[in-house]
Amino acid sequence: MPMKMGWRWYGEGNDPVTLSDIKQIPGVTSIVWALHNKMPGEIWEIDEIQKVADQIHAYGFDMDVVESVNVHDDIKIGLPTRDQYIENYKQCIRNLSKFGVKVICYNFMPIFDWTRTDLFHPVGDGSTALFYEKDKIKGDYKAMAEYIMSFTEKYNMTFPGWEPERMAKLDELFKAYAPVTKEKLWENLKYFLEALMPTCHECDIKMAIHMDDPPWDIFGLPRLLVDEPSIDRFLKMVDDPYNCLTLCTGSLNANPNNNCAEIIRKHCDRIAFGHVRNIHHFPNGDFSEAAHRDCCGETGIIEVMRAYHDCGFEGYIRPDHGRQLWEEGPGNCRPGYGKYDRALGIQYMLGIWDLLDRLDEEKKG
Ligand code: DNO
Ligand code: MN
Repeated sequence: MPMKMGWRWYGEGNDPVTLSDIKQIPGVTSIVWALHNKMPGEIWEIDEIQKVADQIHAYGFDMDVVESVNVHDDIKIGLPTRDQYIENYKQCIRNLSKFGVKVICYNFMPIFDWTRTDLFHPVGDGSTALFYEKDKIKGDYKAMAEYIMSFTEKYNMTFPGWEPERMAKLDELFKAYAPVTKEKLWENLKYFLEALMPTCHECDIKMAIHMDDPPWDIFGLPRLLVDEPSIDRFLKMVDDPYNCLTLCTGSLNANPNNNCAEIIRKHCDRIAFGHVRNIHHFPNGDFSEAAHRDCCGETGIIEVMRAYHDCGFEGYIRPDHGRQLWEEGPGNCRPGYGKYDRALGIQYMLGIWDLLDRLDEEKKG
């Protein structure tokens, strides 16, 4: 079975890109989806899943990958109430298995999901991209959160992981996480995964943790999945074929010392889902997301694709974020999830892939 190409879709009425748009991009077979109205900890009910399944299947796509079933803070903090939330998570896994879901992408980042300081930063050619300005993340977390949440208010759009209900009680959340050291967070992650593994086996669903983005502590909050040694530790900690990775090159390579292709070669059998994104680094530690073409950034997209190909990767890949192009901007485009640049990125990745297939065939004679 060859690698399968996916596209993250935020759902009808919640995403300016439609399924019929996606259908016209050569090579896409899988819709990466979620119930975006759900709070972390809630059960995803069968009838709610069925509704999205009908929409996705009507276009002939599969719905094998969910991104994300978000993890409740009580599980990350390790409160006694976590057991009930873990039970709910297991019920979500069982319900999703009825629809053939194979992979659940999630993250274990305290309080904040992906973090950027500018969502529409000029790249220099007229397009814009998500941008991280290091110095802005040193100060008060409130200014950063307010900036991200201003999009929610202005454009009536919510971002996964940035639920207004959670962001409204940021001080409380920071207090609750205060005793959670990095080691404690590792323990809580282990507890969570060990509890889920039997259900994952039963349902044939892989849990695929997303890398921390950016891959370093922010605002004093610990972050775990940041480099090769921490990925090694994670996979050994719960050494189970259903305990997998969402290997996000854009997240990992925000630290230029992380060699994504090497990590892919080392752990290919435990990567269930690949996010492919290119990063351009600035000497002062700032970074910008970049077009997928190898020379537009420093992540090494050709080597990343070659690593997956050499390993015979049969999981799912999606173009992670794209830039905002042409008429795309605030108000008509979800930052990072426009229509055009991700479609261009897919064609670039598949171009590399098809050529590697051809070269292999020729070698076989
Ligand atoms: C941002 C994404 C992340 C990712 C979650 C996975 O666009 O890469 O929000 O979906 O961290 O749980
Ligand atoms: Mn990603």
